[in-house]
This record gives sequence, structure tokens and C-alpha cells, in this order.
Amino acid sequence: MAKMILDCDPGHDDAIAIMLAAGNPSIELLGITTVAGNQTLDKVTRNALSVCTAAGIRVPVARGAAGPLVNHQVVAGDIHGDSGLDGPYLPPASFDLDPRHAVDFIIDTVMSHEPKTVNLVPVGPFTNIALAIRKEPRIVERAKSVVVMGGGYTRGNVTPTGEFNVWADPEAAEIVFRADWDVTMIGLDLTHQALASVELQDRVRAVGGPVSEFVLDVWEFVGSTYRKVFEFSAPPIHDACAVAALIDPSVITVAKADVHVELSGRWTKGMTVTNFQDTPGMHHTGGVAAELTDFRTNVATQLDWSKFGDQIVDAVERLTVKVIA
Ligand code: PIR
Ligand code: CA
Repeated sequence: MAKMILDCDPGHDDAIAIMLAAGNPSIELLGITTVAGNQTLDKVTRNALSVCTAAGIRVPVARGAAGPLVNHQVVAGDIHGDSGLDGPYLPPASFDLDPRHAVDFIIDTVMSHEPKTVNLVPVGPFTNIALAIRKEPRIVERAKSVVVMGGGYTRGNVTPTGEFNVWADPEAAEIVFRADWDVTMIGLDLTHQALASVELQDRVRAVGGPVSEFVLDVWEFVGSTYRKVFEFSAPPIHDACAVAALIDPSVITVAKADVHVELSGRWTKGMTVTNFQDTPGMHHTGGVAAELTDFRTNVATQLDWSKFGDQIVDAVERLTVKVIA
């Protein structure tokens, strides 16, 4: 069992990430922490509780940072709607928030479990994780791994080079990428391979019941905004990819790289500048520049779509059995 804390800003794909983490038997979901991102902190926190309530998930949920370290907060209402999770019916919360701030929840949880057992999965702006490092630097050595959804080495989605989670709080992202721990970057290059295709939707529809209906309503709404804004045929399930990679590392192919976040570029602020280490076909400047040669980050390049799809369907099935019982 892989112990995990999911740090998120639900969010349509965050909702699927929550369900995958709670519905997969090899994950022990220790808690969910929230961060302002796709919408304001109040909205995404409410959404996290609603998703848990709708899917019969009962884990601690802790509220975190209300905005980025330096930037002004910018939300993604064009994609996720005014609530941050428009589309599905959002039931009122059936349980209370954890009384702790997310930063304290993360620190307490990482420090109270055995060394190298707790995995962090940030899938919103990395503000909470950066603050946790600053408040208790020992979490860096103590955590087992960090699997982030964020960044990209060939594209952005807010600017040509800026992916939302990194772009929204680039200073926090740089803190997380520079810390001396095992980081995997699941960026847009990977998550744009993880589309909620008609085929996947049909498989989820075949499960039937309230969880399946919730997931289909999530994809219907975000599918329509992705068609409008990006002309995508189906919406990417970004955040679930990070959970999927923790469940089964063979779901993704990774390459070692040095990743730095651009903090001052006029057009490139929030870019994840990625220098690959000797990977055929990938950008590599080793030996020329002494900088950008700390190849410590695992950067995801290829998704095994069929394994990923199977994980999603399996989690919907398991949650359905529990919620109906
Ligand atoms: C997705 C997101 C934000 C903006 C857009 N345009 C699309 C959210 C997702 O929840 C995911 O975590 C990440 N940020 C993808 O950029
Ligand atoms: Ca997210």
C-alpha cells in the first residue's frame, strides 16, 4: 500500500484524481489538502468535501493556502466554471473539515509516519507544499516521493510555455523542484495523452449508479469548455495521471532531467525549463552549459493509455459497490 496525501484544487480532473486515489486498493489515502487555484480556496474546499460525499469517501480534508506566495491569485473559471466544479450535482458536505491548516496536516502526517513512506501528490498550485518545506524542512528527507501534476516541456495551457499549476505560483514550484527529494513531473506533454474519450465514457457509463453518473457529468462539463477554449475532442484527465503513476509506475515512461522554473521571463514566466539527460530525441545541453545539469527530476513522457483507462474504470466500480451498499 502506498501512503499518499493528495493536495488539490477541485477542479474536474482533481475530482477524478480524488476518486482514483480513494477507489484504488493499492493506495492508502491519508488525507486531502486544498489550495486556491482553479477557483478560490472556499470554493475548491467545498468541492473537495462534495466529491467525497458524492463518492462515499471519508478521509481527512484540510484547508490550505488562500493564494500564491508572490503572484496575485488567478482562477481558471473559463475551464472549471464559477463553482470550480460546474456540471455535476454537488451535495452538501456530510462531514467536517480537519481542524488543521493543510500545511500543518502535511507536516504532521509526513513526520508521524515511518521515514520514506508518505508520498505527496500536488495537483494544484504548489503553495502548500512550498510552505510546508519552509515551516518543516525535514519533510524533504522524510517523504518518500513527490509526484506533481504541473509544467510541461513542449507546451503550456495559460501561456505558450506556462502550465496553470506552475504558472499560478512559480516561486512555490521552484521551491518544490529544487528540494532534494524524489520528484516526478507529470506535465501537459503527458496529461494531454489522457483524454476522457468516448470509449472511456462508455465504459464508465456501463458501470451505472451514482458515482458513474457523477464522473460522466464532470466530463460532460469540462469536455464542453475544452472544446470551446482549446478545440480538444475530449477533456484531459490531468490530475488523475499523477495518482495513476503512483499506483503503477509502469503507467508512465520517464526520463531524467533538470527542471527549473522561469521566474522572471517577460513571456516565459512560469515555464518549466527542462534539460534532459541523454535522452534520444529530447533537448539536452550537457557539457555546454554548466547550469541545468542537475538531472534529478523524473519527467513523464509517455502514457500507457490502456492501463490508465483500466485504473479509472476499476476505481469507479469499487466506489460504486461501497456507495450502494
Ligand atoms: C486545467 C487546469 C487549469 C487551467 C486549465 N486551462 C486547465 C488545472 C487542472 O486541475 C490541472 O491540475 C492543471 N490545472 C492543468 O493545467
Ligand atoms: Ca488541479
